[in-house]
Amino acid sequence: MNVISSTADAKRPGAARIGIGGPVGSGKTALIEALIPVFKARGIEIAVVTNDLVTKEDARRLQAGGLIDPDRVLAVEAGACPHTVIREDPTLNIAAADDLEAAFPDLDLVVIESGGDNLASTFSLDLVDWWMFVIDVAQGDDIPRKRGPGILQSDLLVINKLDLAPHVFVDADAILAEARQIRGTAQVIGCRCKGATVEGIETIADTIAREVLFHEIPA
Ligand SMILES: Nc1nc2c(ncn2[C@@H]2O[C@H](COP(=O)(O)OP(=O)(O)OP(=O)(O)O)[C@@H](O)[C@H]2O)c(=O)[nH]1
Ligand SMILES: [Mg+2]
Repeated sequence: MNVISSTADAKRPGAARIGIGGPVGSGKTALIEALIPVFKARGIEIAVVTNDLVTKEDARRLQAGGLIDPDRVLAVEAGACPHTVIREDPTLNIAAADDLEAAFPDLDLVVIESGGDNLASTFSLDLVDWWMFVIDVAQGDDIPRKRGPGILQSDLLVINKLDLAPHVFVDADAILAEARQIRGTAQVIGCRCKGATVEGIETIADTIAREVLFHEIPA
């Protein structure tokens, strides 16, 4: 019997909870920063829980960034391997999401960013309803075929930093095609979160709206 899950279930329907995992520096926080204005424009109310090893760095960055009410951002300090607090014992993250939902009853979405971890990180479904895994082209074009639970089991695989592909000798179309072939029917979206032109962010927001919030988005 899982007391945490029954507590969480008893609270539903509340805000949907989604996870963002992926290796260190792949652009998880940058993706949240890019998604916030898109969600805001669509009237989707969000809050964020960040996870860092022994700091609150990502939470401070979001709170100082001016994109979101700083009170809508909470930090969890994992203090151990990042996946322990999103999978083995997600109590701290569940408590943080519960606190945000209690403080902001109008929330549609709580976004939980994992600390950067390896290709094996996954989220407990006691914590999130849906999760995505973010890698980037500069980590090597072989990352999708190295597989791992993050690549294979996530609801959405995001391949970020498409702008860097030519600079790191990666064929962006090829890495996307290989990732799609490895994941079968599960989704893969390429994106760019930083710079003058962003790419793929609306498509990621559409996917979350459709799959998590059940909004009708034209195909
Ligand atoms: N060129 C380029 N740089 C990016 C892009 N997205 C993120 N970055 C850069 O990549 C670096 C890491 O981005 P973060 O958003 O901090 O990555 P993260 O996955 O949240 O990192 P951790 O939380 O530390 O694991 C930063 O220097 C970003 O500016 C992108 O699409 N293109
Ligand atoms: Mg981050």
